[in-house]
Amino acid sequence: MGEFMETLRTRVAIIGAGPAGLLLGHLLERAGIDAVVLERRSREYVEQRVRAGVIEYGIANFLEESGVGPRLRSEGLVHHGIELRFDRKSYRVALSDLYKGRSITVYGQAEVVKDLIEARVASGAGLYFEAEVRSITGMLDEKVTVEAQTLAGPLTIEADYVVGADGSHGVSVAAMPDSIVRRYERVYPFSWLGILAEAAPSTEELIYCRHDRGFALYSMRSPKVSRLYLGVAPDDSLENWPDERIWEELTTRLATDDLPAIQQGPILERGITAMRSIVISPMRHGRLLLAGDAAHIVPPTGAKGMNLALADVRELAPALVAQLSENDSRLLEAYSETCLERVWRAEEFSTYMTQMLHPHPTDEFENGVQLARLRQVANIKSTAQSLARNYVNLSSLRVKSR
Ligand code: RFL
Ligand code: PHB
Repeated sequence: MGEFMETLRTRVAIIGAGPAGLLLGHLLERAGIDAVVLERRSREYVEQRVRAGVIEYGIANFLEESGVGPRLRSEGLVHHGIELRFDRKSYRVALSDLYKGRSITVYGQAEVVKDLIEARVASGAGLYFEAEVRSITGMLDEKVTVEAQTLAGPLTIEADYVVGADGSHGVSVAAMPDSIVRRYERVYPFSWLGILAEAAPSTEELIYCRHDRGFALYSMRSPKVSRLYLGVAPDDSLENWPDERIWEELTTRLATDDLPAIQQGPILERGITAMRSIVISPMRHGRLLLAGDAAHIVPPTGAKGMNLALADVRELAPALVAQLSENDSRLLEAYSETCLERVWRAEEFSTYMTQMLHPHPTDEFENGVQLARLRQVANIKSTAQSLARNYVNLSSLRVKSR
């Protein structure tokens, strides 16, 4: 150990201040369990990162029960349906009518993160920004050790448990031995180009669109800001997409025979994201537990990533509390299996949505099947109901036939 190295002891070391790590820290704090959250980026960076937008019914309720609901309830946009567009026509999937009157809330991930950071800062609980975890050791020993590099120098943390909530390609999965961890992966032959635009949403509900030229999605963040996506080639780059081309392509793909064209506005932010599915199994190795994107990635077409991350934490927080305050290990032992059943269901739904909405560039048979699927959603109530149930509340459905 270097002489300037600081050592900190805590019950739970949490790697990553995304939705998963922050919500876990918050729930442990409420249960009186000491934890430290380590985040390699700055507070500004994580609060500005534009990502997910759709919060499921049960997850919104859970955030509210956890005490971080006020702004979500006052500023979040409650939606009772989504629109599907294909063949230049628009079809409404009446989510609430089809599924128990329940709705989704459109509230940006950056806002969820801001609310959770504010709660943690107010409580004075451990939260370090610009602290990058470099190694995790002792997962099978009495204590686990986490080494991080901070602005002030190296930091060592000794904990009873470490939670890897460090997103995809994190250090925590890498610390699990190859002999125990399986990685299931699928790569899709397209990426999403996403923009944030200063334009009042041209639509009241999200629009998922299949066009022969590719996928398009119209979403929003507020009454003044729209969030739109285009399906692009997997190796495409932003240089190929000047503003005019982005708007032209969005306008063409989203056009219908009878509705007005979409509104345009200055582009505030843009990025390209590759689409993948990943499942890491199991989500635990001794004292190391994985949560959120560290354990599973879904393609964004089903709007499940953040919801799944928060659903993991809904299992993990009480499991850690039972273990640490009552020495009851049952929930922690069931953690990985309980989560993975839901994760695979989300992979299935996300793959279904992805395959239905992204036209294949050459396989016309596949394109015929896609259109048949879309027509079933538009015309057959039980198919629309199944989509609505999964879209609105997948992460809170009982998955086990216990
Ligand atoms: P995050 O948010 O990636 O947070 C992980 C954090 O860990 C930090 N980190 C480290 N910190 C310290 N030491 C290290 N060695 C570290 N390595 C990493 C990172 O800096 C980061 O801050 O993971 P988390 O908490 O699991 O949350 C998952 C969600 O972020 C993700 O699933 C969603 O954004 C996915 N997603 C969507 N999910 C939805 O539920 N609904 C949506 O509508 C939706 N749309 C989307 C999306 C993701 C997208 N992109 C850009 C990937 C749309 C897009 C375009
Ligand atoms: C978003 O608003 O960013 C969003 C909405 C729905 C998705 C993916 C992203 O399926």
